[in-house]
Amino acid sequence: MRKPVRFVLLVLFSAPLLLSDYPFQANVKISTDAYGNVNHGESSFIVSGDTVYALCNIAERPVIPMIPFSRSVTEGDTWDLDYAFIDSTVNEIWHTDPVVGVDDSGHVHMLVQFNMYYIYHYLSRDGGITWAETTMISDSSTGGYVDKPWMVVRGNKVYVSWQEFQGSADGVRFARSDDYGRHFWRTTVDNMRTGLTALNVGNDGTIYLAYVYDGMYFRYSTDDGNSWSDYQYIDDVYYSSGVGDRAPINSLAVSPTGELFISWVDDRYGTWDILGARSTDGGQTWEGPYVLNDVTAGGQCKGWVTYDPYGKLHLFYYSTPDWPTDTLSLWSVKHQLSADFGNSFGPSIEITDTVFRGHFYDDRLDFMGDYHMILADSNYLYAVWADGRDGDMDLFFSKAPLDLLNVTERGNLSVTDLRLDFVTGKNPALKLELPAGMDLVIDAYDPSGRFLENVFSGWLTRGTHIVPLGMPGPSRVVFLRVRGANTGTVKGLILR
Ligand SMILES: [Ca+2]
Ligand SMILES: [Ca+2]
Repeated sequence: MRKPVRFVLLVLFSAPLLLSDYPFQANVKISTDAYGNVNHGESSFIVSGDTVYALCNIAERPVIPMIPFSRSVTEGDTWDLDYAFIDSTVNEIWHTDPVVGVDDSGHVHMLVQFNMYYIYHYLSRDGGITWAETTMISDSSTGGYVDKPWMVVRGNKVYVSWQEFQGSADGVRFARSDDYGRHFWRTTVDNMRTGLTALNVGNDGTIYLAYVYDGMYFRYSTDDGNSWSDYQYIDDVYYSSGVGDRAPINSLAVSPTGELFISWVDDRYGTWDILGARSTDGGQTWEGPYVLNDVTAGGQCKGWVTYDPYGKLHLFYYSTPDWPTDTLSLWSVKHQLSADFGNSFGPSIEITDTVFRGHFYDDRLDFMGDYHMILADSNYLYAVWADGRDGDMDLFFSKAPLDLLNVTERGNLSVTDLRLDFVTGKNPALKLELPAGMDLVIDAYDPSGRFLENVFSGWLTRGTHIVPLGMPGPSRVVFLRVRGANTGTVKGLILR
């Protein structure tokens, strides 16, 4: 059993010293444990406007059937829904490996695996309160075992991948629905290999799959999964499980312009590290792998990568200074940012505002989840993870404004360092001379201070840039606010 007194003292002494790093907000506890003091495990979440849906499995899944399902309608600041989803009609206790998505109608999609036999899809039209239209995605006629499904929902389409073994359809499996999950069409992407899959879909509809067999493999499809490219062998994968991590899921991020990045947990250098490989040509060629975590001492695991809408790559992982890890290891959750498509990463900052232990009361349930994730919308980077700071494992949430994250991790170059001129006439433009690469947000205001529009937002390299000011409407005076770091500058401009 744990030593509760010692744990409490640790929190009291360390809390004032250990805070989440700016600009991550104070951690919000998602789990209420209203349905029993269970140990929350691997999680998935999705953001839809101001609403966040988060779900997970539990360490007690061999004996307690449930998928804790939670909702926030305040961008994660407060959580108004937390209940145990159970489908007793499937007749399996083991509810696991859940994934959540949202379609173009705002309806919620949930994937749940039951034992290693079935993968089901559920649809909710009332914000996750009730679930209908249950569809079995996996094919029980193959007689195979299924594991580690992943789901991506885009528009009316639902894409699912999983590994299947020991049946008549052994391999990496893929299913697609074109009608919001009512019907699924299945195929086998690789019938020679199987393994944990990472699935993602680009803005142009290209589907990407990375899976671990005897190493990391990659394929893509440009026709909605009907046919797949030959495999690319990216690299060997070295991994042994230990306290706090097992069966880690690789993750695959695709940028708005099609750059790819794959991360996985690897112990080739003696301890767990997060390794990454990248492709800037749509997966034809790959660079890497290389270690992404800036501190390699101790164990780093449960890595996850995602691109934000502005093309910045974000990395999430668990980290402990201990090696080998044990039940007393103190963990935190970290973030690193890459502004150059994963060629280099900035220093790590803490998402968690305290260190925590996993809660391990039974070797069989030695479990903090095989995956947790991050994702971005146009404003924030969001993170959900499981930690044991309150004794049992619970889901926690934090977020950080993207513009502050980008600035913080690029080193505070001041916007006053840049030179700024206007090009007037038929095609008005802003001429910028940058002494170094920097993130810029350029907004236009009318003379009364009313916001008109965002003119530019993104990363600009060192040198001279012409930013067109293609603002519609009659001749007028506008003010441009240029923000690069902690300071801003405002210039007036008459557009003719
Ligand atoms: Ca390490
Ligand atoms: Ca809990």
